[in-house]
Amino acid sequence: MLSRPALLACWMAALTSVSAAQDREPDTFGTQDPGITMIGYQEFFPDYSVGGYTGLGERTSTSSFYRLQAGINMIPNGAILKQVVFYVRDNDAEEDLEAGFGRTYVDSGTGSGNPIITYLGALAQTNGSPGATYVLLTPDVPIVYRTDLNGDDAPDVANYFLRVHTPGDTAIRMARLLWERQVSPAPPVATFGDVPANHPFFQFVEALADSGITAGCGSGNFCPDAPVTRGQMAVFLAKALGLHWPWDVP
Ligand SMILES: [Ca+2]
Ligand SMILES: [Ca+2]
Repeated sequence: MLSRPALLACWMAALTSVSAAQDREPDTFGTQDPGITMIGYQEFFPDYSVGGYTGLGERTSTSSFYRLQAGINMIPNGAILKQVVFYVRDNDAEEDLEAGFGRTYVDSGTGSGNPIITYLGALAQTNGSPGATYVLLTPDVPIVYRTDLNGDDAPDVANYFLRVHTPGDTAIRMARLLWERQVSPAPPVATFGDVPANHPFFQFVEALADSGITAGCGSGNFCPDAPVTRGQMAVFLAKALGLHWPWDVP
């Protein structure tokens, strides 16, 4: 039997070794690290107003439509949703759980909501009655919250969500999203006269301009070959990373 101090020492040593074994935390910026977002069962709600749900540690719709949805608008604008793992339970030999990822939108012209569900990518489902299991989606779809979805050349407001169909003795327990930031594809029209669409850095200069990190060098140009001063570097870095200091500094 270990004494309390000895136990504590073992525990701290274990924590330290776990910490040392990890490479590092994913960055909150840049395109090099995938982002991981967990969606608990508590986030899934019936998509139909008459529907309810049951379950502790998991959720099953009680409506005859059996559908539950969870919003995933916490994914950064412009990131690509690479993978969704739904941790589920299926104890029903007759019925299977089905899971998907989709989008709704609000028309920017009329302001009306569009309730039509558009699934993005293939659906996945359980098979047989495996008990605790998972289903996997690999959508590889960019998450863009302002984009023209009805083809009228005006960007609409898009909302993204997970959806599960939980008939019989099946339930959703958790979902894990894997996403990656990216530098957006270049727009069709150039912002700066001296960085046209065929410029080798066109995509990246456009990304800086659209993010508000640079307004160019004046006269509608960016001056791509001009040297960067230390002052300009400070603006680029501070804006790009959203650098700040505590708000309560007197
Ligand atoms: Ca089944
Ligand atoms: Ca539109």
